[in-house]
Amino acid sequence: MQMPVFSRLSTYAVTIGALLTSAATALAAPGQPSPWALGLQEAGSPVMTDITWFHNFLLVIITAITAFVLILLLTVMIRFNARANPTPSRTTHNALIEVMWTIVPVVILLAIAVPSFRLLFLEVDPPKADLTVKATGKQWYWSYNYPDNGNFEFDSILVDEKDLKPGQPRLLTVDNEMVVPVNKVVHVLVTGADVIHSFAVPSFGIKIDAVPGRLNDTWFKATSEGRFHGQCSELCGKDHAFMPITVRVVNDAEFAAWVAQEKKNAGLDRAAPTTLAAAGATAR
Ligand SMILES: [Cu+2]
Repeated sequence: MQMPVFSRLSTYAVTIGALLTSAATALAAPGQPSPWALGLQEAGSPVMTDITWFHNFLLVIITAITAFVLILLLTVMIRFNARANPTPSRTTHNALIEVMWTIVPVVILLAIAVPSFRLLFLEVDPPKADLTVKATGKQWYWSYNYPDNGNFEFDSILVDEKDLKPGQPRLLTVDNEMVVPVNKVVHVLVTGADVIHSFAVPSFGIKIDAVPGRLNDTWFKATSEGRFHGQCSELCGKDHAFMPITVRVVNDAEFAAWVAQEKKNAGLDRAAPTTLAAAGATAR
């Protein structure tokens, strides 16, 4: 009698598990937020992989500290209250405990500081760039410029909800995406044309202010092809919520074809394209 009940229960469990897993997979498209998700977006660059690791590492430390303090508090409340412990000890110093409560926090802080600084340097010190893209925040859209690919520039504007195609995320889809090749170091120069905006793509672990009159920079290396979405992250006016960022990561051949097409659109192919390409190749 027991076995069928058990096997039926385990079948239910497996089915529910499978449903949840498939739902989670369906929702968790990389490069964008998913409904009811907790935690960080799936990492799409080495920096984000490290950020995720550091976040989980800190979570373990803070949980351990909180649990330890909670146990101490409960011990004091239960074992050393006036009723349980009517004649309190008169001890004022204990060398061992004093040394420990100095050394242990120092060790914990060092354990946090080392990976923290390593991550900070990884973020702010870009490796040698394979490609440079300049992103300019404007009220209320982004413009992208490709200085080492013929210097063409285009605007990237939100696609209205009613014009979305199936599968395109609401408020995160743009008409002209920023296109980059996969597994290449992309150096992003960021500035603002009018007010302060902020260029942020969570799955790449980047967020940097776009300040008028100032050129900030950041970098990412996309480790897989696909679309990665972000948003302006500095309150910049009435349409702040409607100037998303979409980065489309493609393979080298697709990127070359896209660049050729963009140059053509900008009329750059007629202006001595070979010279420009050759100059770009030598500069690299
Ligand atoms: Cu903005």
